[in-house]
Amino acid sequence: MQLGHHFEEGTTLDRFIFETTQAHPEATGQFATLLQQVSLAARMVSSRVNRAGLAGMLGGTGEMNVQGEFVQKLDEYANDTFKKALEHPGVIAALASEEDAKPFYPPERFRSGRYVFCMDPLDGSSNIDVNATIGTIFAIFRRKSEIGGPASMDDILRPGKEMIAAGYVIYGSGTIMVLTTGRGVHGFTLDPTVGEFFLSHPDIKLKPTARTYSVNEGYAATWDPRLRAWVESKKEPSATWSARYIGSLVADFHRNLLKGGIFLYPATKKNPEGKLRILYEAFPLAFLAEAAGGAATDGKNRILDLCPDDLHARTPLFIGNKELVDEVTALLAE
Ligand code: P6P
Repeated sequence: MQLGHHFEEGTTLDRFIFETTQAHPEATGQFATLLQQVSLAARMVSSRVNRAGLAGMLGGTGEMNVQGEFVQKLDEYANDTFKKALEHPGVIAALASEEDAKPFYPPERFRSGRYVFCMDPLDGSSNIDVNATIGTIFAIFRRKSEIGGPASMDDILRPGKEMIAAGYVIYGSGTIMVLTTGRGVHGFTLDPTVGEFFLSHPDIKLKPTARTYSVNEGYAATWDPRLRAWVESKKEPSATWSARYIGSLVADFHRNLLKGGIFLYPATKKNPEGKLRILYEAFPLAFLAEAAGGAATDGKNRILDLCPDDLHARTPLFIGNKELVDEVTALLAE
């Protein structure tokens, strides 16, 4: 399949990175290096996830993170691996992680970095020990502060529409990196025998609509009654809808991206602000959804128009095929 950049399936991620970044005359190579380091960290995490049970990597560390969640050994490994891969080559000005209370800012000698990296290093970790699919999610912004100078929270807490790239790595039956730099959404499958990602899903596009919904109905009693009625209407015999929920955001999103569907994580009594984090879950997936022709809202506002007031701020999330997201948003905005 020919892409706008003349990429055939089987193109390596490295070639895709090189050629799409070379298209920008002002490219300093930092962005290419950043994406290559993401690829390296993803391959290391993939290897460890696939051997978790053998490498003593199952179970918890006994620690609790800023989210009040028990840290799984693989959470810690993924966080450390992505941070080590990104802190040294002088390409980032700031790094925010779901696992850390505060951002990482490189030491003075590394302040030439032009990019801000926000990540959930391993999402879905409650599924690790049961061998369910998990994933890394990331958003990339260009820094606002002066290159060479110190970065600050102003570089990180900003509207999602300022993102310049976003992606996720899904560690499932295979390892796939799905990436957008604003021009289309492309999926790369890791060939572990070669240690390289190859283009396998060029130019992923969401159809306008679909007939699959993805939500944890265990909380239905605490949803907005209008949402409860909408979901119930999909169960009518004439409705011919299906329900799919893995309970791992990256897996649910990836299935909907490839096969169509709407993912819903509304406000619940347990999470009145919603459960999913704006900066490193909702933002990157919303960027990907829109780049694939879909949509993402918090039930009222476009996700990419939000601006978090805290690193770990949460939001309700309705994301997937545009007609379905628009329908649910209209329902809740009434
Ligand atoms: P619930 C996993 O813990 C996670 O953060 C997301 O990956 C997933 O979509 C969500 O929580 C599942 O939450 O409340 O349905 O178990």
